[in-house]
Amino acid sequence: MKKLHTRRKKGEGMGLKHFVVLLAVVFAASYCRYDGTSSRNSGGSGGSGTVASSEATWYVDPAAPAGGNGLSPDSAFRSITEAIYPNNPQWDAGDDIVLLAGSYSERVTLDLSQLPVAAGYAGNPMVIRAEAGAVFYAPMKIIGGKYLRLENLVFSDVTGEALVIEGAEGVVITGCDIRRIYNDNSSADPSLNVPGNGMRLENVSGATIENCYIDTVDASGVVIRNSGSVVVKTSDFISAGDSAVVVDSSNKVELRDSSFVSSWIGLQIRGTSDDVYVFHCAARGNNFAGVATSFDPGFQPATPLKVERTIVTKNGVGFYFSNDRYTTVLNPTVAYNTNAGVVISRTVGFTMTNAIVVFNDDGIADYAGTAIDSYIDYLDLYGNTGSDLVNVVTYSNVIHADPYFTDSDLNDYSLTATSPCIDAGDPNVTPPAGGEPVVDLGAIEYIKDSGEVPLF
Ligand SMILES: [Ca+2]
Ligand SMILES: [Ca+2]
Repeated sequence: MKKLHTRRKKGEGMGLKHFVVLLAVVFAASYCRYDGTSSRNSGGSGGSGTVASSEATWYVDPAAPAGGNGLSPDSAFRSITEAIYPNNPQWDAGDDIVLLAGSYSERVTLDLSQLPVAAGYAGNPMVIRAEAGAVFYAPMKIIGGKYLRLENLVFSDVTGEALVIEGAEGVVITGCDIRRIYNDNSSADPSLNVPGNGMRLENVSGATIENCYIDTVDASGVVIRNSGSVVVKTSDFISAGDSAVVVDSSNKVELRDSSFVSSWIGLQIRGTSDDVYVFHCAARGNNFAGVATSFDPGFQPATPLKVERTIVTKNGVGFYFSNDRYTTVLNPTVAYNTNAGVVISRTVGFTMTNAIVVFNDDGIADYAGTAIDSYIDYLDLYGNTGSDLVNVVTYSNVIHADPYFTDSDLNDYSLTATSPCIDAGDPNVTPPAGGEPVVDLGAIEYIKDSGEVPLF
C-alpha cells in the first residue's frame, strides 16, 4: 500500500492540463526504460527546469556482478554511489534508487550538493528505498540535497553514526530500523572519535522522521542539532547510552506519538532550542530522567517549550527542567519515578496544569529554591513517598487521591471509571471529544460513553 501510494503521489491534485503532461512523461519514461541507454537527458518539450523529462528507478544489489546499467533488478549496480551522478551521468532530478535485499558494507557518503540538478523537487522527491532484507552494516552520510525521501533503511551493528543528514532541505525518513550502534573509538586522537548515534540531523531545514525504530545505541538514538522545522512522530527510541532523542539548538521541532525508553535520558532538549512541542509521547524507564531540559542560561525563547499529554513514568527523575523560560506542561501523567516526579531548577514562569503526579519519591521539587514565578494548577498529588511539594509555594486546585490507573504494571495509565481525576481538570479547558463536560487530570482522557479509552 505504501509503495503504491508513493508512486501515485505525482498525479495527486493535478489538473487536466498537467495530467496530459503526466501521460507524456509516463510514456517517455517507459520509452527510455526499454531503450536502456535512454534519451532522457536529450531535452525536449518536457525538459523544463521544474519538471524532469522522466523519472527513472535505479537498482542496487551488493551481490550483483560488475557492469550493470542499474535499470533493472537483473542488471543492478553494485553500490549506491554507482547509481548517482557523477558515476551515473544518466541520474536526474527526482530519480529513485531501490536497494535490493543483501548486506551493504560500503561506507556511503552522498554529497547531493554536488549534483548538477536538485536531488528532487516538490511532488517528486529523490527516494532511496530499501527492500526487505537490505541491511547496512556501515555508516551512511548524506550532505545537502532537497526533497529527499529515505524509506525502510535498516542499519545493524554499525560502528560510528549510522545515518547522518547534513545541510539538506525537505527530508523524509520513514520506516527506518536502526539497532546496535557502537561508539567508534578507533582514532588515536580522541577528539576524532565518533559517537555511536543512530541518526543525526545537522543544519537540516524541514525534516520528518516517522515510523522509525531505534534500539541499543552507545550514544543517542537521534540527535537533531542546529536544525529547523523537524517533526518526529510514531517512532520508538530505546536503550540509548546517552539520550533516546536529543533536540539541540534547533527550532520548530515537534515530537508526537513517540516513546523514549530505557536510556540515560529519554528526551533531552537543550541549548537554544526554540518552539519545541511534545505531544502524546511517553518517556519510560530512563535512568537519569524521562524528559530533561538544559537550555542555555538566559536564553529567551520566542516560543517556549510546550509539553502536552505526555506520560513520564518509572524513570529516575520524571521531568527535569533546567533554565527553562515559560515552559508549559499540560495534562502530564508523572508516576512511579524513583526520584522526584518533576524538578524545576532556575526556571522562569514554569506552568503545569491538569497534572497527575503520583507514586514518585518527591512530587514537584524546586530543591535549590531557584525557580521564579512557577504556577501549578489543577493536579493530583498522591502516594509520593517523600514530599508532595518541595519549595513550591504557588499552586491551587490540588487533590490527594489514588488516580486508579488501569494497569501501571503494564504501563497502561488510562483511568478507570471511579478515578477521582475524571472531570477534575481546569473547567476553562475544552476536553477532548467524549471527555465532556470537564477535562480530566493526566494524559489520557476517560471517555465515558464507550467505556473505552483511546491510547492517549
Ligand atoms: Ca522520485
Ligand atoms: Ca473529562
